[in-house]
Formats: sequence, structure tokens, C-alpha cells
Amino acid sequence: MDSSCENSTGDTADHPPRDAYHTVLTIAGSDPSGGAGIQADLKTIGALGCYGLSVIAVVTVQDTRGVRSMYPLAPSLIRDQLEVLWSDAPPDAVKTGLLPGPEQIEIVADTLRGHGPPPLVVDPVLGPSRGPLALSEDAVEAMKRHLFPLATLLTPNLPEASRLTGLKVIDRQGMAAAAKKLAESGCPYVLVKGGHLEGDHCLDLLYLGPEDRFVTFEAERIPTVNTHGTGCTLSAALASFLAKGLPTVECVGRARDYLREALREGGRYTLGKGNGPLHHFHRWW
Ligand code: PXL
Repeated sequence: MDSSCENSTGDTADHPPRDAYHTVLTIAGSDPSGGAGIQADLKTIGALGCYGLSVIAVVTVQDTRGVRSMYPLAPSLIRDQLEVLWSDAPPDAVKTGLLPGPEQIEIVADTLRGHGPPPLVVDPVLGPSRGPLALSEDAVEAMKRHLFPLATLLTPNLPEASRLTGLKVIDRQGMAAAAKKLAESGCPYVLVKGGHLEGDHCLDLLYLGPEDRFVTFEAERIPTVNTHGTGCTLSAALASFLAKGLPTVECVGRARDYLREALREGGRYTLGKGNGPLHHFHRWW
């Protein structure tokens, strides 16, 4: 071997040192219209400089006007996909989105627990935000019992925080109470998203359980009808920054900044007859 090509680490001119990707796995539903679910997650993860992995838990039939139907995948198929990923290249961070029923939720939780998951963002999607396809009570219970204790960060919106806690979550006080109650599941950080609040300001509340304190994030509302996939995009962005090892509060700030730009730029385009998507690649084009 020609040792002139070799350096002290054994790398050669033909094989220079290689960087490792920051990898983010999304376990969620497929949205063929591309604005939400797995598709939004992969765009977000890529736009933020990470490498996206994906396990589809449910296939939805939908367009920009709403979800028509959902086809859950067999729990064993979900588990097998997760197992092969972990056997080859375990992700640096994980996010979960729409998981359609208690069996899928349990198998995801069992598999993640078995591997000792990296930072895990759980977006507790309780059914598509539009349409009558809300998750069953069994699924909600499975999420609280099996998935939340594994999570690093939960990201409920107001209706989700209300259903998950049984509290009336319609203002800052309710958001704070719900966040504390959800943290009792064992999840250290809870971000209650106030996008559904009235008024021209958006308020998100982050509860830091280990320090028993709140951080408030406020910004002006961005007026746009292209809001499809907002929650998916935020949780994927959070997982991407966690994959890079940033502290949680900084992850929330940066993920919100990315989301706001994607909302603002997405408002300049039109797609379909309903609520269009965000512009995930606004930093590129
Ligand atoms: O925004 C929640 C959500 C998550 N995942 C999928 C969805 C939706 C809402 O429509 O379709 C696949």
C-alpha cells in the first residue's frame, strides 16, 4: 500500500475522513398532499440540515381540503421497520406524529423502550385536525401510559391538551396547569402550543419539569390560510435541533423561528382548494 496517501487516522486520499449525519426518525402518517405527516417531517428535517428516516404507521387519504380516510399499518410491520433501522444506524432523535390506534402506539413505545430511545418528541396527534377521524379513547390512554413516559418533549395544542388532561385549556393559566399535569407522566418538557388562542398574538408555553419553571414564547400571528402541517413541521424541527444536541429551550426558539418563516413564505404560494402547505425550503428558494 502507498503510505504517502495515508494519514495518522488511517484515512487515505481515496477515502478522506467522512462526517456523520445528524439523523432524525419520524414515525407518523403519510399525507399524499405533502403538507403534513411524514412528508412534511422529511422536508423539515432535510431543510434543517439533518438526514431523515421514516416509518409510516398509517396511510391517510387526504388533500388540502381534509382527510377522507385512514389505513393503519399492522403493528408487526411498524416494529420490523424500526428494528432494521436500529440494527443498522440508530437515529440521533425521534419524533412521533399520527399513530392511529392503541396497538400501533404500544408497539412503537415497546420498541423504543427496548432500544433506550434518543431524544424523543411526541406530537400527541389525536386525529387529523380536520375531519371526523379522531383517535379512540383507548388510543389516548395508550399514548399517556406507554409513550409519554419515554418522551423528552410533548407538543400538544390546546384541544389536545384539553382532551389529554380533562382540563379546560383556553388561556395561559389553563396551558400552565395542563403542562404541569402532562409532565406528571414522566416527560420532562412540555410545550403547549397556543395557536388556537384568540387574538393577533401567538403564545406557546414551555414547561421545564426538572427546574419547575415556564418559558413563554410570544409572537405576532401570521395571517395565512396555508396552515396545513403546522404541528408536524414544528415537532420535526424540534427533533432536528435536539438531534444536533442543542439545549431544549434553544431548540424551541429555533424551531418556532423556522416555522414562522415557513408559514410566512408559504402564504405567498397557492396549492389546492383548501388549506395549503407551508414553504419548508424557504431558506433555499
Ligand atoms: O396535523 C396532524 C396530522 C398529522 N399527521 C397526518 C395528518 C395530520 C393532519 O391532517 O394528516 C398524516
